[in-house]
Amino acid sequence: MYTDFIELRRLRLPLVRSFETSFGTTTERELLLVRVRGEGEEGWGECVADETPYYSAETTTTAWYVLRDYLVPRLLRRRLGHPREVMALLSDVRGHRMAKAAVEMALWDLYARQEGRPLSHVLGGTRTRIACGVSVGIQPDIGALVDRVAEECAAGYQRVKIKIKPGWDVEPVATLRARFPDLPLMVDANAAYELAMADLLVALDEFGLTMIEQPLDEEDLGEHAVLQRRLRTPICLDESIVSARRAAEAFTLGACRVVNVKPGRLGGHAESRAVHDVCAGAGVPVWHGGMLETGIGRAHNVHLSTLANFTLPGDVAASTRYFVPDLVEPPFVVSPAGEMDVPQGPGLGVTIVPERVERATLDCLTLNP
Ligand code: OSB
Ligand code: MG
Repeated sequence: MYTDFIELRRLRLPLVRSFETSFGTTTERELLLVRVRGEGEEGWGECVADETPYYSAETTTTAWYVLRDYLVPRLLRRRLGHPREVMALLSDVRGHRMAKAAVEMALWDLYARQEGRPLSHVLGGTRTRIACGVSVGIQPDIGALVDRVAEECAAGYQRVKIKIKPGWDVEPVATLRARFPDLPLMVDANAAYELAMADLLVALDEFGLTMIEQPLDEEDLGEHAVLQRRLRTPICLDESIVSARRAAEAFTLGACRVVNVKPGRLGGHAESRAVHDVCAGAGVPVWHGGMLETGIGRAHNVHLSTLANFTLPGDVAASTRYFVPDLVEPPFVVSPAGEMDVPQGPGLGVTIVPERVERATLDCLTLNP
């Protein structure tokens, strides 16, 4: 495998619907795409960093800088046997996992296309369909929330996650539970609580949630362990799990019982597989998270979700919830049974539509040594 062309693009795309979390509201998604070329094939990756450092420290600006000045120079015109070797070549650069993931995942797509196999097969996945859940943002009022959840249930999603924050937690959950008694329901706090507010989270125990995602700060594994001992509801960690080592540490401490895997947060597919395997070894189920990706990041997520220990429905929802049109054809659709087909063509198995990418592009940089 040889790459003699790497291109960075910064894009801005309006979301179909704005998305509110405990850390802010997104109405337009600014994101980076990485395109790699080698031996007549092309591969694409998407950086999940936001314009702002609220979900994580990385932003589109830091990722652009680190990719341009540090990551791309380590990969351009370098002969690789397999994309699993990419992370080792980047290991002297500390952190910046979202930036690393964007180019690492592009190289997995390139490799799979060169092999003429679907990315899912190259990653070791076996499923041809995946189970879909949906993530519903904070709404202006409870009535709007009930309407949105009813809509998503009607669309077939197998579980609903709602975003919570202090002041928008027990009441929305209690209302949804009364209205949808059998719905697999979970909440995601995006680190908005402190251990001192544990009583609020313990109050959620009576609603039979499938899990509570990332209640406390990213760095507080020990405090998550204290909280988990007080809760019947499993804690799922998202922001805290930045590597397979961190996942293993979380299990040792008893900080969570479920893990949200996002390759964009973990540095790419190789580290995601390592996290998946550590979790499987510890008997911890995983599910695939989402970061409001375009069809390019979404395609990567769908392929990774085919690994065996992804036993819970992910935040991998239909294209039309995010961008119309999506950057890829065909768009990702969810069946009435709440499932999504895994593309079976080479690599990502979707067509990236150049005019749509071009129209949304703010900056484009082609790197050659
Ligand atoms: O915490 O899982 C999260 C979106 C942006 C940033 C963080 C998160 C999310 C979501 C949405 O929950 C998942 C999606 O629909 O892509
Ligand atoms: Mg989350």
